[in-house]
Amino acid sequence: MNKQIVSRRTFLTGSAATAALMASGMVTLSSWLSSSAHAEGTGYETVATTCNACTNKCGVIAYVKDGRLWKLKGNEAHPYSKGTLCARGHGYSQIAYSADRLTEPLKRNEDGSYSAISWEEAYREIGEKVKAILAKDGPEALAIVEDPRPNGKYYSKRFINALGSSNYYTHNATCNLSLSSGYQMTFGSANFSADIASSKLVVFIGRSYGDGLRPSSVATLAKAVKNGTKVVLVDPRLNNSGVFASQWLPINPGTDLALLLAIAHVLVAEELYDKDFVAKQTTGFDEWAAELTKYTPEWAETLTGISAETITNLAKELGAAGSKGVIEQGWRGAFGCQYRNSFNAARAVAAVNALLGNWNKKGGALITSTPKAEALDEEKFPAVPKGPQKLGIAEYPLQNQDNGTNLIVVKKADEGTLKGVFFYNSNAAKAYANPQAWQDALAKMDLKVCIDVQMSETAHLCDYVLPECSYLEREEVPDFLGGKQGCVAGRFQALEKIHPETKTSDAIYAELAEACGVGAYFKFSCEELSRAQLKSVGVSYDELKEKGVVDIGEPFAYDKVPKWKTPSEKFEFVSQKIAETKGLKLYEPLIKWVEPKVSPDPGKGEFRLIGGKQSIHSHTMTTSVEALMSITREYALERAWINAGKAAELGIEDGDEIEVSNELFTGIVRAHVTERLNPTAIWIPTHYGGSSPELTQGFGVGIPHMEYVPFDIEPDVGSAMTHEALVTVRKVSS
Ligand SMILES: Nc1nc2c(c(=O)[nH]1)N[C@H]1C(S)=C(S)[C@@H](COP(=O)(O)OP(=O)(O)OC[C@H]3O[C@@H](n4cnc5c(=O)[nH]c(N)nc54)[C@H](O)[C@@H]3O)O[C@H]1N2
Ligand SMILES: Nc1nc2c(c(=O)[nH]1)N[C@H]1C(S)=C(S)[C@@H](COP(=O)(O)OP(=O)(O)OC[C@H]3O[C@@H](n4cnc5c(=O)[nH]c(N)nc54)[C@H](O)[C@@H]3O)O[C@H]1N2
Ligand code: SF4
Ligand SMILES: [Mo]
Repeated sequence: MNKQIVSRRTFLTGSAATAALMASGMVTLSSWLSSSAHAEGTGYETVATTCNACTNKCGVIAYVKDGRLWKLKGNEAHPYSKGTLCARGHGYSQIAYSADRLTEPLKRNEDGSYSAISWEEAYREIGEKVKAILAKDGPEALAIVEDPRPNGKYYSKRFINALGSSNYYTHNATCNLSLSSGYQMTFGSANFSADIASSKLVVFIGRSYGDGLRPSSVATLAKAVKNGTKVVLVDPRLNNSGVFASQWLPINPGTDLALLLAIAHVLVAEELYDKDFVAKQTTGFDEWAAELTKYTPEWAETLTGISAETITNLAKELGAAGSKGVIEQGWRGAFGCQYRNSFNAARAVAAVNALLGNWNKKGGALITSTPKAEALDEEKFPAVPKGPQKLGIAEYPLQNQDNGTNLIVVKKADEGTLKGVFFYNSNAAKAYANPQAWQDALAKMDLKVCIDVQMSETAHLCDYVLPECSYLEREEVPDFLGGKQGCVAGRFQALEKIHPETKTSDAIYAELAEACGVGAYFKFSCEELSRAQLKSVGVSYDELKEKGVVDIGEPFAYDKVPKWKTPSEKFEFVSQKIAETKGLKLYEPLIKWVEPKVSPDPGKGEFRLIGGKQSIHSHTMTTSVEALMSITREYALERAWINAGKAAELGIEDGDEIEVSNELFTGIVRAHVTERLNPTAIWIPTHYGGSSPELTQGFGVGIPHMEYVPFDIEPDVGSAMTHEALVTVRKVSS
């Protein structure tokens, strides 16, 4: 299936630096740096572009000679890389030359195998099926799911909207939907950023800069710690940010909300909160303060496993740090999407920061803005009419509506009302909820289309698989970024197309639109769109192409009263929107304790299955990369972590094979026996357990997290509750 035009061998001999790292994954840093240095100044063309190995999309300078990629460097000007790329950023560039890449459009046969099909045929057949669905079931029966990349944000949304549907969903229901929804409900924006560089005390709750990487965040944290910032980690597992921390609180997973409520209790009871801020900029304080009286540190101790004394001391330290103390914003680990109380945990994070009065203060919680393109010429870029309300909003009214909950696709397909779905840059059926639930739902649909670079598990469930060229072979629309300094980053083409039958996503969407009868909305090239968007914000396309990143607007100014985009235009300890929303199933206007959905019963040998990132992998997609998987193999990184005391009880020694099972799935994996884990949990790296045979590197290595997680949705909000799963463990062999 994968015609290999440039063999892996030729590529490796042709380029020593990034390729050497990519080939073995094990070159020494010094030999790699010296071969990299050798590449400087010897006639290489450099192209400023962006990485696609994770959501961060760091700025990259690609070194190219004779049409071959030589090496990558982090772009100094990009706020996320600041000159440094992580291992994934280097290793993932191998995708361009990977033997496992998709090279031509494919159509699924009755028996589940795939045959090549021409683009024209694929477009014609998809177009006919879309038109049939539109005629019979209407535009609401169509949806699109993606993990947004710059082109996706524009083209995926425009494509589904052009078909008359508003059913645009991102991956967020298994990333940070509860967090962004909870934040919107307290301070009116989807996120904030902790000003770590100037903080005295930072509390990380289920967020690890040392594992869930963004290079500049690690650098900022390291520098802050050197300058005296105290770091406390709240995590069932001592994660790899431990080197920066002076305290680790091995909390029982799913109980962070109790910890936060108890911290708030102490801050209020001991009058350690910012009274002026609370009086002037918040609503609902008195009501919440009354509720907080029951959440004593002693109450929280029984739930969290953290002593009342430790909780009280941490609260007092935060109170003493005042606006230079901060609970970091988190991302996925503890309250992004994991539990049946994640939405309230996110609200409680915001509320504790409000008690500290740290909003927009140096060392506190900053609400920064993101620049965006202004309205464009209507004739060239006609606005797409607004369709009916997005599916899922009625059922999950507290969700961040921009990105929606993709789990509604599973529900509505299962019910028979959703008939067609497109996936772009997304392994939804492996990664966004229980894979069997996705498989059963997709089997009921009339049309499934996947646009990818490799034969993902999701591609395996689709009728048509359309191959995009890799990120190094394409240009995309500008990526506008917020932060202390707003900016725009550009993805530009570093390599000529390697496989002639692959296409860029803008071309695929424009041609698909034409086949579906809505081509009129796509009569412009990607470059024309980029030029127009940039012009609207006063940035030159040529300057962006040269530098990769251009700043926009003024830097963030401290001490400005935030623009609270809530109904009351204040910070809301009691939510007005929740009070006004009818028919809620779980959450209330007050930030209250909510039990997680399940709790392990040690008497029955149960553990809670939790997971997290490893610094060398992204989600499921990089386990296809040879260089990165060779590191996994060398260090047996796929192992499941078990607490040493628990392992002794079960007769398990480090490196033993263990069976991890529940009612949904049973898998065998080696054990990593450690003191660094709360005894109620089993922790697994979430990248493994690949089940697509075409992805030869990752196939069958480790166990797949989502297979263990029952398909269920956080009430009112729509997240996947990915840590609400129990397992038992037994030794299989030494
Ligand atoms: N290497 C790497 N880096 C990445 C990514 C990647 O795939 N790989 N992806 C990027 C993306 S999209 C995201 S969302 C971020 C995610 O970034 P993070 O949210 O930092 O990532 P995780 O590793 O999922 O979770 C962090 C920690 O939460 C802990 N945790 C689990 N359950 C609980 C709990 O109940 N309470 C508490 N307090 N802690 C808990 C885990 O043990 C883990 O150490 O990473 C980004 N960066
Ligand atoms: N099991 C598991 N599930 C997870 C996570 C996890 O770590 N493990 N992480 C969660 C989080 S935090 C997030 S943000 C989401 C992430 O969700 P996804 O972004 O869907 O993550 P992946 O599972 O890595 O799948 C990415 C897909 O995009 C494809 N792809 C890569 N590059 C390109 C490209 O240039 N063009 C196109 N068209 N496709 C491309 C890959 O081949 C792969 O099939 O997953 C969530 N779910
Ligand atoms: S954090 Fe690493 S993988 Fe993600 S965009 Fe940056 S360099 Fe690429
Ligand atoms: Mo994520």
